[in-house]
Amino acid sequence: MSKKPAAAPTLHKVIMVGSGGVGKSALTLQFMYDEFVEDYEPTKADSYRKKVVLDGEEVQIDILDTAGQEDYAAIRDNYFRSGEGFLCVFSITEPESFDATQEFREQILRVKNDENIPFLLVGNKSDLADKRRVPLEACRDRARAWAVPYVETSAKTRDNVDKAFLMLIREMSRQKLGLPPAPSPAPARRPRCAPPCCCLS
Ligand SMILES: Nc1nc2c(ncn2[C@@H]2O[C@H](COP(=O)(O)OP(=O)(O)OP(=O)(O)O)[C@@H](O)[C@H]2O)c(=O)[nH]1
Ligand SMILES: [Mg+2]
Repeated sequence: MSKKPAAAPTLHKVIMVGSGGVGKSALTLQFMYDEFVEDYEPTKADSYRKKVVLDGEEVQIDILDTAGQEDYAAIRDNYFRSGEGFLCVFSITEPESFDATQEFREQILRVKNDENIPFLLVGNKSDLADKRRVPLEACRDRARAWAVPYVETSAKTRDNVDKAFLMLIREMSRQKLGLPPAPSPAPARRPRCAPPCCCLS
């Protein structure tokens, strides 16, 4: 008897959005390769693929790292259309980037036409606490108003980087299974497997 072929892992399409220079690429590269890039090189659009084990199931993540620079604003609609979940990033040191999250959110809701699209608000550069210019309460208030989770990350120290991606992917999985949104997941860290697969749970 021939063996049944293994089912292909579920594919989740994540889009990184946010103003230029907030750390979208730095977060992506930390998550993908465990490295921090000090130099700032504005992105046009880069895509990445990684397998992770989430709650015992292997899933595949496609990450599209988009351009924050305004020169590329016109092509965002097309990128957003293909997204199933969004990491909306700002820098806690730059109020303008926090203000811009409002526009990104509106654009995503307009393009996706779905209020419940998996979405995470991410305050990056948490290592620069002494340069903080966006109060934590304002960040939490915005996330509460949108009914989305809020996470502070540092692409430099890797703080909460896995957690941010994990929370979003878990939300995407739940939505694909037709489950209601998770209350407030705060998963414990487990040891990571060897690349290209990593365990998130
Ligand atoms: N201290 C600190 N610096 C960071 C952090 N994340 C990113 N940076 C720095 O901020 C600069 C911009 O980071 P990028 O990741 O390139 O920003 P981006 O959001 O991808 O920018 P665009 O591609 O133009 O949209 C770089 O010099 C990074 O090294 C962080 O968490 N902490
Ligand atoms: Mg970039």
